[in-house]
Amino acid sequence: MQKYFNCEKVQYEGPESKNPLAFKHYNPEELVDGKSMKEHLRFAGAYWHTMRNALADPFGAGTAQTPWDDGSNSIENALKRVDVFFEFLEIMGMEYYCWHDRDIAPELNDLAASNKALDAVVAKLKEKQAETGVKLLWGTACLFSHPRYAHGGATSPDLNAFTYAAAQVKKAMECTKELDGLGYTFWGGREGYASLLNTNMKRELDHLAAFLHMAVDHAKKIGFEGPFYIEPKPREPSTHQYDSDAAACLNFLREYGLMDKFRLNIETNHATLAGHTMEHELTVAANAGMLGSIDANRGDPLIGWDTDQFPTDIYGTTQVMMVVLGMGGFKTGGLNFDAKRRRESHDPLDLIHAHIGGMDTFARGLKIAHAIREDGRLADFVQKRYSSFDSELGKKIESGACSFDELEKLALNGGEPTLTSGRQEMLENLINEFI
Ligand code: XUL
Ligand code: CO
Repeated sequence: MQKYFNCEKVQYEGPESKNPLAFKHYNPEELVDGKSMKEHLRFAGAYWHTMRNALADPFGAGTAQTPWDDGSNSIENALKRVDVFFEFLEIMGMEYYCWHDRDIAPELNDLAASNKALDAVVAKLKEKQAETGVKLLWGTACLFSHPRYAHGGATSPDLNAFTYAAAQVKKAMECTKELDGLGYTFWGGREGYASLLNTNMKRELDHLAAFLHMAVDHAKKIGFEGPFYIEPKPREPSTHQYDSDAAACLNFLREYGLMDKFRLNIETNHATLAGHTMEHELTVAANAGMLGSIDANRGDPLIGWDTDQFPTDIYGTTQVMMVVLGMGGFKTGGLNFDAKRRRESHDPLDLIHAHIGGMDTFARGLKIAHAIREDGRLADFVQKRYSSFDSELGKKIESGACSFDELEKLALNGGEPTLTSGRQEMLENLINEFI
């Protein structure tokens, strides 16, 4: 038995096992396409949901049982949570984790005191990382909970709030660097607006860009090699968030000359809220060479907010892994479980069940996606669908060497194009052969 959780390290027992505390599909060392499952998937635990989410909802108080936590805002309590979290990572066999500054350490009376608290916790995290080999996938600063950020951080109309946010991000970046973090994330929780009546959108976007350029400069100064991630989300709690979807983020990064140092961290439930599929968001990011990392969760089709449920939809994880394998795998990124239990699943063992489900579902997605790629029929169909563009004329068009005059001549003499089927249903059947 472990010290804080009433269970042993979760083992792979295979698909026939009926043990609810075993992996049925995630076998960390098993090779898929010459690479171990754990290297493909790079699972990370999210400190905020695992250690700090009380499981409240808009209609009721938190239910989470955290017998190790004394409920205080003390540094001692924060240090104890580190032990609990690392025990949790060990049980799950997870080798990465992510945090916000305010999840790991308390916000105290002033910035200097809060920074000191962070230093104490970071020192302990560093020890635990050295002891276990666990790595920090990314760090981030919470610029959305404290009332000072009610109007945003980097997009606040108030210079003092902007300044405070800058100092907070500077410190969070330095802590990330101290822990050899592989990335640093910006999720613009309140970087947006509630009403355009009181908002100068242009000025706010300029400020956000200036803020991010200062982050890039500071990274250079402290030797943090990044990348930075932007995590798109359309709204909630704001009416509109400036990083609303992958395409909006790419446009912003291009407009302000930030493409080099940034990548996108795409979250499933955020894609849903943006009115897109996860597959769409991942494809937009990957096409631009900008898919860095993934926040793995799912929404609920019947609830219109960010429910951050654990990913249990095999079809969905298959689509994710198709894109990840298609881009040659993660480099610095991974699959961060930005997911929380339902309010009814409040005891510590539910954390283990929830992550087993997420990890097994991704393991299946990985194996299925690999099998679909090996089979080749899907890729072959798509390739053939565009084969008319493999002609001399197609090449001329794709290289930008063609003109409307030339195409008009051809169209006038060529007659009506032949309509071929897209075979969507046939392809849906093909995918189901593998699920
Ligand atoms: C909020 C969300 C965040 C980011 C990190 O919806 O996804 O937890 O992942 O700030
Ligand atoms: Co997230």
